[in-house]
Amino acid sequence: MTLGVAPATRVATHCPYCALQCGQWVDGRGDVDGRQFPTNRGGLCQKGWTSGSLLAHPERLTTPLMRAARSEPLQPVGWDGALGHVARRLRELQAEHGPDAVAVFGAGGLTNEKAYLLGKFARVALGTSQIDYNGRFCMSSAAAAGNRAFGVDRGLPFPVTDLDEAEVVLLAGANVAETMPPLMGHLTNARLVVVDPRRTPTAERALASGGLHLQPVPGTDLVLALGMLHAAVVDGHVDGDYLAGRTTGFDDVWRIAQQWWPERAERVCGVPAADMRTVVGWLAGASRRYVLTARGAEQHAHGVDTVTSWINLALALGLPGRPGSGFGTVTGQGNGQGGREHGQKSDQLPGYRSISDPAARAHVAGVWGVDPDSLPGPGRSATELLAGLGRRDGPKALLVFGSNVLVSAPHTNAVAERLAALDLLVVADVLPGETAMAADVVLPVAQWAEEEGTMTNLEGRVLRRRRALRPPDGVRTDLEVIAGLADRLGVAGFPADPRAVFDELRAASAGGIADYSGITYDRLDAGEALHWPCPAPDHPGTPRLFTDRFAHPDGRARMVPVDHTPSAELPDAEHPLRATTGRVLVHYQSGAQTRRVAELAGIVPEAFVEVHPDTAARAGLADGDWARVVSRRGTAQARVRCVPSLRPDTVFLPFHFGAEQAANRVTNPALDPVSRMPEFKVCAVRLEPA
Ligand SMILES: Nc1nc2c(c(=O)[nH]1)N[C@H]1C(S)=C(S)[C@@H](COP(=O)(O)OP(=O)(O)OC[C@H]3O[C@@H](n4cnc5c(=O)[nH]c(N)nc54)[C@H](O)[C@@H]3O)O[C@H]1N2
Ligand SMILES: Nc1nc2c(c(=O)[nH]1)N[C@H]1C(S)=C(S)[C@@H](COP(=O)(O)OP(=O)(O)OC[C@H]3O[C@@H](n4cnc5c(=O)[nH]c(N)nc54)[C@H](O)[C@@H]3O)O[C@H]1N2
Ligand code: SF4
Ligand SMILES: [Mo]
Repeated sequence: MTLGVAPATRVATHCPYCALQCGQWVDGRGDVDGRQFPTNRGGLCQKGWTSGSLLAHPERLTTPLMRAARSEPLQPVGWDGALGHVARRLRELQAEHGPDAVAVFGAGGLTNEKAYLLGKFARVALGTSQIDYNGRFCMSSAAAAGNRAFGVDRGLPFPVTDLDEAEVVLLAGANVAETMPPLMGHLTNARLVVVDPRRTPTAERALASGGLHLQPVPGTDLVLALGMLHAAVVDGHVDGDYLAGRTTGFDDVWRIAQQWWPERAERVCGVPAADMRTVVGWLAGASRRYVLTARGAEQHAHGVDTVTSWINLALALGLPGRPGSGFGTVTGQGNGQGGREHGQKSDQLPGYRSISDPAARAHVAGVWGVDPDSLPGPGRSATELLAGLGRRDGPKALLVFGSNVLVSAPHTNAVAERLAALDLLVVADVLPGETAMAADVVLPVAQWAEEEGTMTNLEGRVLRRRRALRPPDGVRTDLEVIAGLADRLGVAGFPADPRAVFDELRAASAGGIADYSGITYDRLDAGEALHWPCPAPDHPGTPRLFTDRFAHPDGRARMVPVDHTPSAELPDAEHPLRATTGRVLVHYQSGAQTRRVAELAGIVPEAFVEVHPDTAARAGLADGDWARVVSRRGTAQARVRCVPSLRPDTVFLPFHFGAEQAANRVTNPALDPVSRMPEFKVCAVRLEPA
């Protein structure tokens, strides 16, 4: 189906999936090979190796689809008909209900150019405040905690290769052996400590490295980190010079940590006090050491405070900004970092600027050639945006680019109701995922190897995505779709050429926190390694942040006092277990892509629930049985996997499956008060035989 630009020529690009953005070769036939790049050193995981099979996949969307009514099937239509219909309906709904009648939902998998143009499209072409994206589900708690502590949010403020020399690395809620396998190649010299309720492959590696696996009750990392901070103080491991020279706020933090001696913390989190002391001793005794968090620590109704608690421990030990040591967050989606910098977040404008800041509005409005007062204010966060759809004061139309919310958003039964209540659902996708198939209009778009653009990886390094082959006939790029809609809405200033969009993004980001103004396609194509901020064409970029100062006006990191708060939903007699959710190696996110790759689907074909054998037996279940996992919101079907190393009070579900196997039928949409991230990692459930 796909036609090579030049079939024999291979093009240097990056994997379509996660934030490690492993280097790939892709040729004009769509064949994929590993490519030497610092993050992956030539290796790819199974998802990366098999990504090429989606290019000419038989289920590939290759023509726009539309339905006359919700009860009618989707039918092929031409692009003019589809875009014309969408533009007309958007204007009608806005004329009747106001500009916020149209909502936009973006994604951290979109290129920088797409994220930027989508944000501009919402604010300028639609004039709506209702735009947010799936990064709310992903990174927002770590981002908010990083901003609060360090004054800037860049997941890893140092290159991945710095980890090669690490002696001790603590991974809190990060199963990188499955979620970013090549990253493990940077941790081979380190003693690893893995904090995870489950004995994951990463936890196994920790034990093999002479380290430890700490197995907290889901949702109690904050207390664990407080107990460790207490131990650090009492055992004399705190770096007093660093605290005095580079931080503020220790006394307030200590007032709380003082009350969480390790034995008391153990009673809440279940991690032995002796292990807390041992790990703190390791971190303090090494000269090159890191604390890294990922979604296990973050996807909680108190995720910002939980990450803050890990940051406080790292600061007390003097890690952030010290050469060879540090604190970081392992960003998830391919462009998870760039996706949160260019204005598809409800409260932001390009350059990581606040949409509520008059100076930021004036700058960006200047680049866009509009009156600053015409720009809408902040909108609703992803979960709240979805919850408002089709309501009297909520959006009547939704445009989705790059997210499969019917599988990946919390409490999907409610999301399905809200989508059904819309007057118009438009989804741009490459494959017929669950959300696309529920739409009124489906727009088929190009895949990674068929387009040009940039991505920003987990280190804040900007990378070039390059085109190896032409998209199938009938398929357009996301940029062409956005530009085509703007054109039909009668609004000028929406280029579809990626380089032109990037140059505009550079200008819009200039002077902002995430300043890309010095980064150009030419510099990237010449092989330069550019990490933002990069404020001038002759600026070398910033691989390491915080070496001299943190980004607050006083140059100091802020220690913020945080205390234990229980998860939003706790087990009770009816729902006696804590369910947590996450990922497996062979599937990506909502599974819209990887469930369609035969090699991957063959390995994990269906949803499963990890259960301690005693817990399974109590529920009348045995290994291999189908179970119903029941919460207050819904039920997910999953096959029982008995796992003796799991906590008996906890079960685990991957969220990669749809319909009745969707883990998000049970999850709790409770939100963190600061980041508005939902509590994907804890809810109360019971198990029943199916
Ligand atoms: N194979 C694969 N790789 C991926 C992805 C994918 O879908 N599949 N997605 C990418 C994306 S977008 C992301 S965000 C990253 C996510 O990467 P990770 O954060 O590594 O992945 P998760 O499986 O969501 O969560 C990690 C671990 O947190 C644990 N956990 C659950 N509750 C708690 C808790 O309260 N405390 C602690 N300490 N741990 C807890 C879970 O048991 C799980 O093993 O992966 C990226 N890479
Ligand atoms: N229970 C539970 N739920 C979770 C999580 C969890 O740990 N537990 N994790 C959350 C996290 S961290 C994340 S990041 C989200 C991710 O979940 P989603 O936001 O659903 O992400 P994907 O499954 O990657 O969806 C991407 C969709 O976009 C399509 N697509 C791929 N590339 C492009 C493109 O270039 N353009 C367009 N228009 N479409 C494209 C794909 O085919 C797919 O349908 O899930 C969240 N949901
Ligand atoms: S680790 Fe991530 S970027 Fe690398 S091949 Fe796997 S999915 Fe792709
Ligand atoms: Mo994510």
